[in-house]
Amino acid sequence: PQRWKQEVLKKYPKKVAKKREKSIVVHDGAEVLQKIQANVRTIPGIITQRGCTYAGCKGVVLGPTRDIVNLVHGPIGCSFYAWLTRRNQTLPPTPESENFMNYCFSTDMQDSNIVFGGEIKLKQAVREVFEIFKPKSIGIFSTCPVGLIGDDVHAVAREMKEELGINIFGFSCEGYKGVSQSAGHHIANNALMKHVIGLRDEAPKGKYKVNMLGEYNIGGDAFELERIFEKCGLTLISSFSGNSTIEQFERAHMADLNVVMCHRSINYVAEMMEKKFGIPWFKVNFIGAEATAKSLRKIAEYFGDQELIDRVEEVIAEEMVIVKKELEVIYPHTQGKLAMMFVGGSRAHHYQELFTELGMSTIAAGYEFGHRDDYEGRRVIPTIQIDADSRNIEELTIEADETRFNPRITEERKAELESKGCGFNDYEGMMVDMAKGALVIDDLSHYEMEKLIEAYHPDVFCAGIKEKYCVQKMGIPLKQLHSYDYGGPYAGFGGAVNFYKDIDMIVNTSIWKMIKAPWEAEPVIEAEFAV
Ligand code: CFM
Ligand code: HCA
Repeated sequence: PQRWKQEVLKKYPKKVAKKREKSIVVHDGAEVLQKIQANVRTIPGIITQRGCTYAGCKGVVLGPTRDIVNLVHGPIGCSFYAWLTRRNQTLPPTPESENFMNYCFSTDMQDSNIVFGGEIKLKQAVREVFEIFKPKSIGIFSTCPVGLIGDDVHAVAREMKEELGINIFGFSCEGYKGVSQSAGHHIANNALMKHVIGLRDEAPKGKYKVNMLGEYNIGGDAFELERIFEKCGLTLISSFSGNSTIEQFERAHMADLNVVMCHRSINYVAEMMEKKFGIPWFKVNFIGAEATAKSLRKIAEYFGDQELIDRVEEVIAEEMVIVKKELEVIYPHTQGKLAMMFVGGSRAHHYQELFTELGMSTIAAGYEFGHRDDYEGRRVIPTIQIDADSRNIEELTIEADETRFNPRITEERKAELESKGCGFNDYEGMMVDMAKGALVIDDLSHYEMEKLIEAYHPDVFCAGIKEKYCVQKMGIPLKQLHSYDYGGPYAGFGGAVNFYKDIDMIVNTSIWKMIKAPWEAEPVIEAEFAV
């Protein structure tokens, strides 16, 4: 791996090499984790996997909620990009229930709006949406030109809220606002906290009330987790934001625990809710059968009720019978194979669990837009240097709610649970789980991706749609870990079984070794010349 790194860096211009060098780490396996450079600008000219801030806000965090109209203020291309390109699913309670997820709402900004301003058009669009759909709520999302010309989406939102009497809020999530999608997550978290969370002091009854944060129902993951939660007797108060409604967000403060799946995208809400309402949070991972069992045990331990602890054990035992049966057949086929994973901000870590269960090793992994804490653990946050790009994103000052702040557990109980491994307000990051010699690479470039494949020939490369066909043309199967290649769910016990089967198929098909373009097999061009 060291040689690989040096060879790749040699190809870059000196200045570029100096920058990329800090984002490529060969894991030395030592207890004190190495420092990795992350959440910094992509070097111009490099082909990145990243997306924009608008994508992180509109597409990722708010996208999965079915009954908020997500109105994009910007040119139509931005809306087209965000229109159903993510595979998050939703299940309205009845066919008549509101579901705006398959619509595409846009102000369709034109050149004249860029020159003369787009606020009037935005107001018209909000009124039109209201007239046609009568939604409970409208979110307005800014794309790049909005910030450049200075349209004030927040003022428009306030005015329209007054005029129409529904909740309307804006997001300054222009694509260039941050270095990646990650800034968009933070902007989305802030607006949810300011305008939505805490509006409704009522919630379904239940003994063990939990919010699930950072689960986006890709490929139906949330449906599988809802099934497991219900079986265990846990009451899901809200989900951010897979299969969610705005009502769930409004009542989220009624829960007694926040469990955080994808901490990258939503840890801000978890932190703010703890300060404002006294709800503790800890990290969970429902990717992998063992990880799911561990996370369920952690939740049961938190509530500390023997009835729940026993029920959770029963559920785990029952579900594991099916998981083990599948794994017994599949493990011998997948054992010893190699995986590489370059995805988003948490899956490149979470999915290593599933590969471990299959006996496969992850020899190279990285995030598109993770921060140092996602690699090295939350404890490094105080040592992260805040640059101008991060400072650009608003940091809300949150105070305890005067009437509703209610610490759900005492400090003593928290300490007791900590000693049992509950680990509040923490996550360990990806690197501790990786083997010595593994390559950890942040914001992988296309060039580096090709060089990884040439050097290591992994059995499967996991990434997204932009990488998929380039990699497959190199004769290596690519599994999309964003959209699951339209398969899934992969979360929970049932999801693990689906994943084992899909990966077995992928790594054991011989088709990839046969790939040869026709002109490679027989380099002849035949044509007839006609006059
Ligand atoms: Fe979290 Fe996500 Fe991810 Fe993410 Fe994403 Fe996604 Fe992802 Mo695509 S919130 S960081 S911004 S788990 S959209 S559901 S799959 S890159 S690894
Ligand atoms: C995004 C969304 C994305 C893209 C996936 C991909 C998703 O970042 O804007 O590149 O295949 O999960 O849909 O991450």
